[in-house]
Amino acid sequence: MTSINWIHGLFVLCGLQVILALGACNHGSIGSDWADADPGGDQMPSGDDGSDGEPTTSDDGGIADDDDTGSDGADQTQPGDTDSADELLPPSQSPIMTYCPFTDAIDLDTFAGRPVIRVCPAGDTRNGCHVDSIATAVSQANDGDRIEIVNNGTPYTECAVIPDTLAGIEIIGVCGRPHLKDAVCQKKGLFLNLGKDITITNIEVSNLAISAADGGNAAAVRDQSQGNLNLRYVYFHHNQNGILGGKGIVTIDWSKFEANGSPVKAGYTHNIYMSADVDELIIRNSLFLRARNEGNNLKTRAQKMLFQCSVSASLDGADSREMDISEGGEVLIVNSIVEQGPESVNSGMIGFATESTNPDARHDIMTLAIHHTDLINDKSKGTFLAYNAFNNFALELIDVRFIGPGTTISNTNGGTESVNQSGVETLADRAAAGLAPYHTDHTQLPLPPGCPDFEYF
Ligand SMILES: [Ca+2]
Repeated sequence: MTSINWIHGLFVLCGLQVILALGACNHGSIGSDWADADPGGDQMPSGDDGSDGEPTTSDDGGIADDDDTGSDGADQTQPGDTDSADELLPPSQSPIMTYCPFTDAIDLDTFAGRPVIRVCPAGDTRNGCHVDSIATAVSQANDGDRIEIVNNGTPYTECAVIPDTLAGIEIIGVCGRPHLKDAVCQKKGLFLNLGKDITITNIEVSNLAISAADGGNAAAVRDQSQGNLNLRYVYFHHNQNGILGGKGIVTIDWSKFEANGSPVKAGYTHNIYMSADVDELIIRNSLFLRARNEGNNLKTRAQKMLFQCSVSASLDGADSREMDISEGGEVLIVNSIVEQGPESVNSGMIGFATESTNPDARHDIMTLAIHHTDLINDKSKGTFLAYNAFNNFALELIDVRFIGPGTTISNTNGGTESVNQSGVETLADRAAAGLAPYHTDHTQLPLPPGCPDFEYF
């Protein structure tokens, strides 16, 4: 199948910026049917077991928006009223990041026509404060409601279960970004999501941990939902997992996942770990940084993934792979950076179908396209890209730079493949690529190529 439907589908997702940057229609790009929705098998751990097989720590050379209805009238637009991901601005420019209902709201009980339930810290008696508990707000919510969590600088220490009867709600931080920490519901997550079409915006979650006996895999969002999750401007860090699970379409914009990973489940917990029940994982303008305890910076079993204008960098983290695409699938990495730091325990950087041991769970379509992307190895050795070539695997590299020492490409199982490369460079080190030296601060990383609106945050 040589259709370019897949790339056309991505254009819809990526927007004009990527059309310009890619020029992909000029290439005989690998194609597959974007509309194929076979979810594939589910290798996701069930229950509280976050284990995913064996830890990927061996240093073996490489294998080892319809919920946001927006404005309903010409005179109802409020600051921070953003309808779609296409309109999401960088954090420094986004009105979502500065919106505060007490000064900005037209109507304290609705936002763009949606009912608002507002959570304020205990003792805050201002007009417009409805409840002082996140769980209470969720329990009172109806489909489509907007739950605002008011930041006052003091962390919230409670969790919430979003029930399977609830659809289309948004949970959004206002008056700055509220910090939620320390609380885990049902030994699973701070948010245990059983609902459908849920959006979480401008929330920080940290410091979640449960014991090894309970699974050792507490997540900021444990997603056992009916389908579709949107994360916007979230910062999940220093938890055992950032996100665990997922179903349907998972979309992540302008979000940061940092230093997640569990010491009691070393190698089994990750910055994010997406289930094979995810049909499409869409990541834009987001950061995956220094996973801890041999976790992967990003791990997915989703059928499809778009990783656009985003960065996965281990920096000084003792992570495993910087991108573990465990079951393969249809993947486009574009205008992005993948960096391996000197402390990375597994010297592999990108793994594709590296855990695809069960043919019945294997995705039918296996395509990996990497375009306009820098792959930087700051470790003394490594493998940039390792894959098992199942199901007539097709690899396409366009304007990719392999920067640093190590093996660039490894077809680990020797299976049938097609490889299309153009504009690929192999460079000895950062200096040879014209990049600044290694630094542990992620803001010192180079900008992702071809993303004029990108900013580090
Ligand atoms: Ca690595």
